[in-house]
Amino acid sequence: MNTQMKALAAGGTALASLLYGALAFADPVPETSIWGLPRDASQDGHRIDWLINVTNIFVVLLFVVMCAWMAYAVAKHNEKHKAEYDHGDSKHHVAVAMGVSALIFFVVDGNLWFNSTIDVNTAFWNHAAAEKHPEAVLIELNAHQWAWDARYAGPDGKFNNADDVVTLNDIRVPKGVPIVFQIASADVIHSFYLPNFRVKQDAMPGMITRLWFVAKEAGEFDIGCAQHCGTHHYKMKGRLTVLEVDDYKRWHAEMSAQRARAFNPKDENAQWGWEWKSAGEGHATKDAAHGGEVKSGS
Ligand SMILES: [Cu+2]
Repeated sequence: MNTQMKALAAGGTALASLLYGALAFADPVPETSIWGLPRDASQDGHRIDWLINVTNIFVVLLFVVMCAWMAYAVAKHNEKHKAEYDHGDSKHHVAVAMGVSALIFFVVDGNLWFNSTIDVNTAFWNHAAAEKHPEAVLIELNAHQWAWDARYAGPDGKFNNADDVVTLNDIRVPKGVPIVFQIASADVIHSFYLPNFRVKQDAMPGMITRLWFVAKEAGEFDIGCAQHCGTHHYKMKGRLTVLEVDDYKRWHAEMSAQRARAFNPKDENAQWGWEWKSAGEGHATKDAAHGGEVKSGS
């Protein structure tokens, strides 16, 4: 091996180890694969993955069929084949085109529609069932340019008072129980995105939106903002930590005690929380920027 080749090999090895290092240590929870979606750490994430995988299979299948059809047409219609011209508007052609389109539409889109409706009704939008769970953890989330404020009720179970736990870009939740969010925005539209839990929900000024999931493993995961919300949009990166139930309870008790000591009733900006709006009580609205009252709208 000459000197140049050795230098090239050394450079290649260095680059490979750099890439490997970046991939392996960029996130506290290493992904199982560098391909595909972030690892699914939630109870219902498999529903989303199934829809995506099934769609990919259909698309690949159609691609292969189209390629085979084109290859056949190219081979068949060679110089020995006399060209025929038509506008493709005969009854037969129209019927075939409509039939194939309808088949693809009903099989691919129909499947997505049918299964995603079941997923939404039984899991993702079934906020009432999530909230009813006796161990459910309720969190109010205030999105603003450019951070996430999270609020947990203290031991009294009520929001927006002295014993609340309030955190910045740092959400901690227990494993294995529903984590239910009510989300507000103080300024523009943001979007609360938890890629490892396959959930995403816009934070809308003037209203409260909801999102819930169950974490099935402990670890640290990314929180992202999925709406371009201004010049520092990229800064809305937070950390969601899933703890064992006992660790979570200890953390919550410590934080609540600390917060009660530091509570300043005169600091109005810190009182941005609202009275929890149970699922089924109608559409919740709130002037999040000024900590206004929650009203029931239409
Ligand atoms: Cu944002």
